[in-house]
Amino acid sequence: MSVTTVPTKPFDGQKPGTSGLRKRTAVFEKSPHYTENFIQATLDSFPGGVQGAALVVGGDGRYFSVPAIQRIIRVCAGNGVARLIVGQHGILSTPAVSHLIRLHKTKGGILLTASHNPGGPDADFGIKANLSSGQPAGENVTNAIYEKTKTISEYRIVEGEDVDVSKIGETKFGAMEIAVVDSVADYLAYLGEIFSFPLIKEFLQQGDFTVRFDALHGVTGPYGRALFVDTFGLPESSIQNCVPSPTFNGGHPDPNLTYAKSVVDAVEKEGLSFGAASDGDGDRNMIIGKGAFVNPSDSVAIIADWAEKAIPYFQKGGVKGLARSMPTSGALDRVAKAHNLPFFEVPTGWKFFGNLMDAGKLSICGEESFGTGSDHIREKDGLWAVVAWLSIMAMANKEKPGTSVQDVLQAHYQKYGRNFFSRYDYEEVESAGAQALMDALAQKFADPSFAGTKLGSFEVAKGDEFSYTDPVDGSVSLHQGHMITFTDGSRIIFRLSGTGSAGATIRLYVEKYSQDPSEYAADAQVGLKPLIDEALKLSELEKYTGRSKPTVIT
Ligand code: G16
Repeated sequence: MSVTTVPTKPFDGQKPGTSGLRKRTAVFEKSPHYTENFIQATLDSFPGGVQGAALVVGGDGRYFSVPAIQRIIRVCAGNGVARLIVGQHGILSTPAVSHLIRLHKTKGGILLTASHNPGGPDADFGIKANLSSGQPAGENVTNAIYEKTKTISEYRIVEGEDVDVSKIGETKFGAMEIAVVDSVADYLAYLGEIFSFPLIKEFLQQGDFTVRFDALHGVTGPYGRALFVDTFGLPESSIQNCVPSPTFNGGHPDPNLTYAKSVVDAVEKEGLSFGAASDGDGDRNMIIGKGAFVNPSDSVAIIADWAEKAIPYFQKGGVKGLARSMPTSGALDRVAKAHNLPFFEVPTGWKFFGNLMDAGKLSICGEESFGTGSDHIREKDGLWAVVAWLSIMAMANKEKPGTSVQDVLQAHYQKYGRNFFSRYDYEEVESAGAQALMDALAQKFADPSFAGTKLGSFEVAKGDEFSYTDPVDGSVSLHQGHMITFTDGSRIIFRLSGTGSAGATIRLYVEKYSQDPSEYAADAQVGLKPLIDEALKLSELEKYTGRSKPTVIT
């Protein structure tokens, strides 16, 4: 099989966002050369090149995944890649790809996912690259990819029959080796090293603490089954929606109170002790208990607080440092302080945590966007978070039988106070209006007299645009969100999402800290209402977007 050079022309807008290139599926599927262009630009941008390298390839199994993999196989062969490790049926969760890259010490990986965005011919598809550490490519690489897509004139392929990725085993495509691997086994074995499966199994087998895991028809279905049914020995009723579907069964595979309502309802109606859900590609998680929603900002704080007590990985290796993304609430900051740990605040995007982990400065981190994880891999990890919570619940129940998720939450607030947090999402608004809103905010903040003014009863300490200098490599990331900090520590933040596939998505984040125990059990929405009202008034959101209500409230 010889290499063919295919002439092509650049496509507009092949700019990777917060986590890869996400577009409508038809753009990848129906525009000739579109997918190949992006893969060629990606391969050209891997530090050190891909000639003779091994790569991991897999994704969340959404519609168009297997045809995309066939195109990737051809372009990889055309670029002299020596070996591909591909998940069976093209299926690998995002955390599993990160793990396989590290396990097999490959040059990196190519992931086929639009994460929590819906899938199908009329929905979304996405491609992203991860590097040899297992982490998503940073801005230096994604910018290089984008630059190449703007000038690309040809890509290289090897022609050949489609490779059967449904059967586990070794095969060849031209000179390139292809290993089709079990999607679940290695990852699950690794989780078994991090946590004590026997301890969790013993706790769950007692039968008092009942659980339900919901994969939302995403990639974690087989992982969830292997964990809850095969490993912990629980009945089928411990899992739901665990058959992956190319369209996520027509749903929106995003584990939040709106889109994962099925598990919220199940926990409440059936009186279950614990519920959890993961997203399309398995890196996000939502944790709930009966009558309790664990806000992701609280979740990472609680995991960090319990880590050395409840999780063998941290009992052995210790906790080196903690980090969160800028809009995530300050609950984690308080745990870092109490445990005397180094602490970092980074922009939104998991890629910003990797350098800190590689430098041995960071062990546990999280984002308000339902992402939680640690330095065991270089992606956020939905099932890791679920098992971390089961470990905490097992330990808490050992100390005091009958402890509920709500009890763990309230105990945390008693110890640290409560950071009330909420996010409003305005999805797919018109881009020009969204940008005008952001520009107007920037202008308001630039006025020196803005500090000291009052928004309702809140006094502005400062208005700012967040930027970040990576403490490891010194790289600078600008324009990471507009933020107002108030004199009482409350915050209002506006950001444009970097993961949408059409129009713009505006995110409004609000946070308020309380040390008044009488407020700890309150509904976050009630406590935050005055601040949210001020944010909407100041930004004139309805005027700029025509929206009177958010699409999703967390
Ligand atoms: C990605 C990133 C996360 C980020 C999230 C939301 O998650 O990996 O770090 O917090 O997007 O980003 P944005 O607010 O820009 O939409 P995922 O799960 O979509 O890969």
